[in-house]
Amino acid sequence: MQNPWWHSAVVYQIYPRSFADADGDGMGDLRGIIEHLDHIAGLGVDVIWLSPVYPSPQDDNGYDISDYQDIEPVFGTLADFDELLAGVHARGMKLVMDLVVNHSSDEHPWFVESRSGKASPKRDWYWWRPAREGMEPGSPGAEPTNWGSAFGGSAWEYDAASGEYFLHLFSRKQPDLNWENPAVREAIYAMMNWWLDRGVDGFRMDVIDHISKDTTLPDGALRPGTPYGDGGPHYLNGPRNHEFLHEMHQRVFAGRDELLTVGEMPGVTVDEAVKYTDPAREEVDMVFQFDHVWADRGADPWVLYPLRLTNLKAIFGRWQAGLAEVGWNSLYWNNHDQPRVVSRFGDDSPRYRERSAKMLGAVLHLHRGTPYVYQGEELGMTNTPFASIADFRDIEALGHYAQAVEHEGRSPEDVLTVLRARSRDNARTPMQWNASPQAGFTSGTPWLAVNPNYPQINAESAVKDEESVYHFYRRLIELRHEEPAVVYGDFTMLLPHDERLYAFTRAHGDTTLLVIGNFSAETVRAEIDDAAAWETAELLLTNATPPQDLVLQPWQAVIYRAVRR
Ligand code: TEU
Repeated sequence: MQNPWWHSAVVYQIYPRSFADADGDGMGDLRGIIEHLDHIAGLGVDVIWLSPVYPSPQDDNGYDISDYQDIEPVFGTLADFDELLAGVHARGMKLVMDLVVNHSSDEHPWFVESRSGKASPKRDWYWWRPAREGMEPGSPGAEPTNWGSAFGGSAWEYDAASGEYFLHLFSRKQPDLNWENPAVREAIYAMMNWWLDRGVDGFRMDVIDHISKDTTLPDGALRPGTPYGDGGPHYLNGPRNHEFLHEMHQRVFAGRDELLTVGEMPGVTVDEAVKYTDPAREEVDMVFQFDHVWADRGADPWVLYPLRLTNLKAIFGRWQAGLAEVGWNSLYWNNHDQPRVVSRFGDDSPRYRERSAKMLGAVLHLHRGTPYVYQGEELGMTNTPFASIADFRDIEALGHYAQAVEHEGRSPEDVLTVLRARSRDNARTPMQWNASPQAGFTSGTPWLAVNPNYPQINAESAVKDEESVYHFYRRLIELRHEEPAVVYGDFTMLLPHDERLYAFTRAHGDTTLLVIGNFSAETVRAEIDDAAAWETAELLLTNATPPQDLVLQPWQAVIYRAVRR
C-alpha cells in the first residue's frame, strides 16, 4: 500500500471567532479568513482545520451545534463557505471541518423534539433516565449517576416537565447524543456525506472516544472533595466505540479519496490508539491525544505543577514507540483548549520569546506524526495578562471560578493565578495581524480583548522579518516536505534523564537526523555518543549561532543531518 498523503502533511487550525473580523462586529468570520488565506498558504501547510462554524447558541463557542448543515450567521453564509473552500483549494490546500457529534446543542431541533415528552419519537436520540431509585426526582443526589460534567456540576440535568434527567458530559446546553440508536447514527452519516459532497476534505472529530457509553451507567469513583464521581471509565473508549467508527468509515469514508479523518480522544491509551488508527481496521487516520499536554497537571486540572522535562519526554517516547509500526498520531503544543506553549513550556520574556518558540516548534515538528500549528503559534503568541474574572469569556473558566470562589470559598487571587496560566481563553485572544488598533483583528470591539503585546508580536512584522518565528516554522514545514527521514525515520530518544535537553535521532535509510532542544535558560553541553561526529555533520536548522562541541545556548535548537555513504 502507498503511504497516505497526510503522513507528510502539516495542519493549520483556525478558531474562526478569533481569527479575523471582516464586518466589524467584533467576532471573526468566514470573509475574514478568506482575506488572510495567503498568510496560511505562505507557511506551506497542507490542510486547514476549521473549528465549528455551524449555527450555534455559542454556549461553548460553537461546540454546541443547533444545525449541522448551515453556517452560523455571525460567521457568514454557505455561499461564503463555498468561496472559502474554493480559495483553500486554489492554493493547493485542503479543508477539514470540525465534527461535534458526541453532543448537540439543546437548541438543536432533535433535542427540542426529544425534550417535548416521553412519547416523542426522538426521545431515545439522547440519554434520558429517571431519578435514582427511591429518591425524589430533582433533589440533590437523585441524579441517575454520580458523574460530574467537564464544566462543573452534575453531568445530568433535571427536566421537571417529564420528571427525567438528560446526560451532558459537557455543559447543560450540550446534551449527549445516543449513539446506541441506529437512527442517530444514520442522521450523522447523512450529514457528513452532505459536507463531503460539498467538497470538504475530512473531519476533526470532537471527543469521538466518548460516543459509546456503558449502557448500564454505573457510578464512578468519588472525586475527593466533591460530590461527583469520575464517569470516565464508563464513557471513554466505551464498548462499541471501535464498532461505531468502523461503521462510520464504511458509510462515509469508504471509496472517497484523499480524505483526512482525525479522532480527538482525551484519555485514549497507546494501545487503543493503535487500534483506532490501524489502517486495516478502517476507523480513523490519526488520533489527537492529550497525554503530553497533561504533563504538567495532576488529577485536579486546576492545580499548577512545573513541567518536568523528563516527564514530557517519557510521554512522547511512549507514544513514538507505541505507534512506530502501526498507527499514526497528531503532534501539537497548542489548540483552542490549551494555553500558549511559549508561555507554558518556553520563556515568553522579550529576551527569549522568539528563540524558545522556535525551539519548541523544532522539537515538535521533528517527531513522527502529523504536526498541527494553531493560529498565532507561528508568531510566538503568548498568554494574556487577564486582570480580573471579568476579562474571561470561556464557560470553563467562568464555571471553575464560580465553583472555586463561591462554593469552595477559595481566594479569588489564587484562582485567578491558575486561570491566567491554564485558561483556554489564552488561546482565544484575537489573532495579532499588525500594530494598528485591536491588532488589525477588527474595526469594532473584539469579543475577547486583544493581548496588549500586539505592537511587538504581529503577523505583519513577522512576515517581513526573515529571522522571525513565522519563517522558522515555514522552514520546519519545508523540511518535512523535503526530507523523508522527518516523516518516516525511526525515533530514538537520547538523554532521557536530562531535565534540560530534549534530544533524539530519526533514522531512515542512509540518513540520520539529530535533534536537540535546550528547554532551559542555561548554556548546556549535550553529552551524547558520537558528539564529535555530529559536530561535523550538516546543520540543517538552528535558532541561534551554530554551536561548538554541541554546547547549546539558552533555548537553542539544532537539527543535524548525517548521510552514510
Ligand atoms: O475538547 C475536549 C476536551 O476534553 C475538553 O474538555 C478539554 O479537555 C478541555 O477543554 C481542557 O480544558 C473538545 C473541544 O476541543 C472543546 O473546545 C470543547 O469544549 C469540548 O470538546 C466539548 O465539545
